[in-house]
Amino acid sequence: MSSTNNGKRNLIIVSNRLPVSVKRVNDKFESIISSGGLVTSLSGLTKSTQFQWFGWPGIEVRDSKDRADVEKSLEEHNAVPIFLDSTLAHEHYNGFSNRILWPILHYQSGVTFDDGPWQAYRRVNELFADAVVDSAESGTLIWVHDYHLMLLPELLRDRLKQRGKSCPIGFSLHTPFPAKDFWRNLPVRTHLIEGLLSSDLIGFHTDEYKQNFIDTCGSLVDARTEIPNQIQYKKRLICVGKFVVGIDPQKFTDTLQKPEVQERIRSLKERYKGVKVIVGVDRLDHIKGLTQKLNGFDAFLDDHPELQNKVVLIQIAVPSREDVKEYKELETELCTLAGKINGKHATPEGTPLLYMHRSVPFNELTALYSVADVCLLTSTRDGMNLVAFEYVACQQNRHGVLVLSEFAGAASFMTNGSIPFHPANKTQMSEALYKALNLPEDERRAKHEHLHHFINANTSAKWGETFIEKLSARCRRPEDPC
Ligand code: GDG
Repeated sequence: MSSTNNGKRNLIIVSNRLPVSVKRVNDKFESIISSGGLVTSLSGLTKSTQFQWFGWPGIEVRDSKDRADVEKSLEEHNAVPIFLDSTLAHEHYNGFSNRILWPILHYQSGVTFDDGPWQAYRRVNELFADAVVDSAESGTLIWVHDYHLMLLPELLRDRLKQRGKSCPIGFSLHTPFPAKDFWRNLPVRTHLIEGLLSSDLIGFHTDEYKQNFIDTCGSLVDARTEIPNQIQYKKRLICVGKFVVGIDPQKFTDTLQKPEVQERIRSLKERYKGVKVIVGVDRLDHIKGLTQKLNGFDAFLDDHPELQNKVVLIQIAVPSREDVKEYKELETELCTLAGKINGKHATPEGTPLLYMHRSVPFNELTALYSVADVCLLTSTRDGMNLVAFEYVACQQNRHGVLVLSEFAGAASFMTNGSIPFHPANKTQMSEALYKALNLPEDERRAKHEHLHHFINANTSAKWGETFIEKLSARCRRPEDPC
């Protein structure tokens, strides 16, 4: 079985959404690159590896001529659309994936299960399997991403077998995997585990998530898990591993050199002369702990009246999953809280909190990272958190300090170079911020060097290449230990 074609790998990546979203503009289709952790992590791989990317284009297209137009517009991105009707897409994405599965994966309690969204989840996984199996040749590596597609490995394996094809199947989870007792809250817990166990290789962001998954398999299905990093199930051997996802640091270094970004940095420095800048960049999601962040900042301002007009928090809260009621409610709550904090602490000189409910262009994001003295990340749970990496990539001159929740996956690797804290503890957050803002230069430099080395040793390209290499080796030498 060969997975390379003229030196190039034959690779299919599958994720729920494509890295580009399609929009209809005056009877034409235009594609816009999306932002988010999955796109960031996989875009680093495009430099070294060619692949086709299968996923939903984010728009309903019924007419066959329109579908052909969309397919054509996506060709330049090597993206292949899987068309879904909008009700089914909504029930799969918002109904099951984001309202039921996502909270469970992030230890949120009080989730109610409905059969309708679950059936939609199954159906979408089937439609994805049909599309991928049609295109895959024997030997093509298939790499499936994230919690929206946990049934896909099993559906792929069955369909490939029916067609007489054989392809290595890998799966990467971008979220935490919870402890086995918490996973039990989900009524369809066994179906999802069985879906994943048709993979050849399953990747997690940290050792903890990997171990939670292994323990779950040991207790929920009849699997043997005594040998490290492998699971024996239904006469098959499945390898499980930790693969450290990262960013492309060079992209940030290059962007920082651009004259327009340098100019923006100069003007932001002028604007905030004599003021310490704290930055936060998060999708507007419960797991990012934004309510806790604003409350912690409020406590910090209460604790340090001497810093009035001398510190500002610039918080970007990127709109996310706005069709889900709980996300809309969170946005309203944050808006109110931001208003209250500014009402309480504002002076005629200005307000201490800049809460921006929108995304900003990449150049602007890079400039903001670069001028910030501190980056504050308050995740209550988070698969990794790539913003932590990006801030470090932009701090080679300033040696700004990362204040990082102990519950972000990134904390497993970055605790030594950051200031850790518990996101539910306002006092601890306030103390961590104060410490970060007052850390002597030699300590800041030492912390930054440590983290800088880490993000350069664990780039997104390395993550992707390591996973693909391991997946292809599994299939060349299935008898090798994991
Ligand atoms: C999931 C997991 C895991 C954000 N705002 C803007 C913007 N962004 C970019 C950031 C960063 C990405 O979005 C966010 O990545 P995260 O890792 O922080 O978070 P999720 O989107 O929740 O990603 C996460 C990740 O998958 C990878 O496995 O780390 O735990 O939840 O790259 O820069 N980009 C631009 N403007 C913005 O306003 N241009």
